Amino acid sequence: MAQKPSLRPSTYNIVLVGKTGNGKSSTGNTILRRKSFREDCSSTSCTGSCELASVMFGDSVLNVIDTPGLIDTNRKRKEVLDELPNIMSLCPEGFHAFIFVLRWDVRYTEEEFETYKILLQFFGPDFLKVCVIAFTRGDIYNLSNSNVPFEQWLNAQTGALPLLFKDCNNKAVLFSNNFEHGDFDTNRTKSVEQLIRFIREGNSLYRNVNFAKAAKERKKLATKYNLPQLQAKYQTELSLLENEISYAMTIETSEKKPCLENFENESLQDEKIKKKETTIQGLKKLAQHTLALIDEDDGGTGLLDDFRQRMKELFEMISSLEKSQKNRELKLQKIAEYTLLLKNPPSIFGIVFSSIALAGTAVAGAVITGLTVAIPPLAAGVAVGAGVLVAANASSIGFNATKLKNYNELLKKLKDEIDSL
Ligand SMILES: Nc1nc2c(ncn2[C@@H]2O[C@H](COP(=O)(O)OP(=O)(O)OP(=O)(O)O)[C@@H](O)[C@H]2O)c(=O)[nH]1
Ligand SMILES: [Mg+2]
Repeated sequence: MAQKPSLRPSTYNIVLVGKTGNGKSSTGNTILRRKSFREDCSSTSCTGSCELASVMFGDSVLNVIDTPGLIDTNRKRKEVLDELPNIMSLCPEGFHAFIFVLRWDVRYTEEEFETYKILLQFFGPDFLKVCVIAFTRGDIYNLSNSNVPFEQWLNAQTGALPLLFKDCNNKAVLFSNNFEHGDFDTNRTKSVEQLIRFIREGNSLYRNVNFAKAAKERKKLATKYNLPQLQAKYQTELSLLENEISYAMTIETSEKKPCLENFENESLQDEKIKKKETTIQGLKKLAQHTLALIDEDDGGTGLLDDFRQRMKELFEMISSLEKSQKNRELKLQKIAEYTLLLKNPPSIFGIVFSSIALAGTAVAGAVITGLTVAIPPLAAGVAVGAGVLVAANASSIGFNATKLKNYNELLKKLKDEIDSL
């Protein structure tokens, strides 16, 4: 909500806004009672930047700000909308009135209404609390409608104008900006007094906080009027990004898949992997940065959704690149494990030794058989010793055989894994 004025009661900050050529600068000059702002009769915008000039009116100080007019082309509108926020720094205390300038002798068309809607979106709903409509060319009105009071003429209007009038709490002033006109001073005094009356009745101040509240809507406007430029910018950026991703993908697919037969030395592989990881991470960062910019420029309007969709596809491309890279990395790791295992089989000495020992126990068996016939008590002793040996050797052979089996199984498992990657 607009705040109550905090300035001295006799100081009023007034800003003139509206479509180009409607008479903002002329109205400002009338209020100032001097030609401070440049006026023009051409149809292209005359005022290029926001300007402030002041005047004493009775015991009141009037700070008047002129602004560039809103024109029909989006590009120009964007320029004007970029300039308008400067009014906030010209009057940091805020504004007592936004004078929305119209011409009474020009039909209030859709185009005029569009200007009002832009201003409302740009400054936010608090704009209406301090908005006063100024109809220019009062001198001509007085000539052509001398019998009809202006209020009566206003109330008889149809179409969009009564809606606007209502939005602004029925605050409208007729201005005669022709300095040559005989009644210029009388008309000026009447108009400015009425304006001050409206300001006092409204008793509101549009401040920075009110302006800040409309930031999101302003962003939407900026996107709308800057759309062609934004589209061109992201068209280029996304194409460049896509090119880089495609190039990385081409390299990835064209590169020989690692296999047991062509396993290069590990340090060389490590170097390659690191390089690729850097590329992928770089692409990922760039894509994230671009998406953040799109989101920011889109400002919640959805006008850049096409680019968001394309970014989704690019992220998918990057993640498939990343997957393939991880796969390659894993395969290399398995190949390295396999190669290492192949070079280091379990000790075969144990197995051979156990086999010899087993042969020894066979010989002992034969000796026992002989002794059983010749010297039975000795045979019993040898038999006990041989029995212990058989048991020990059998368990040693069993242990080594399991080791060999496990080794072979691990080799096979690794080989299968390598083949499946
Ligand atoms: N007769 C007459 N002419 C007016 C009146 N108000 C404005 N004009 C004329 O309308 C033309 C445009 O007025 P400006 O004040 O330059 O309009 P503007 O809104 O400031 O235009 P931009 O700066 O381009 O946005 C000028 O030739 C003025 O002399 C008026 O009350 N009576
Ligand atoms: Mg002007």
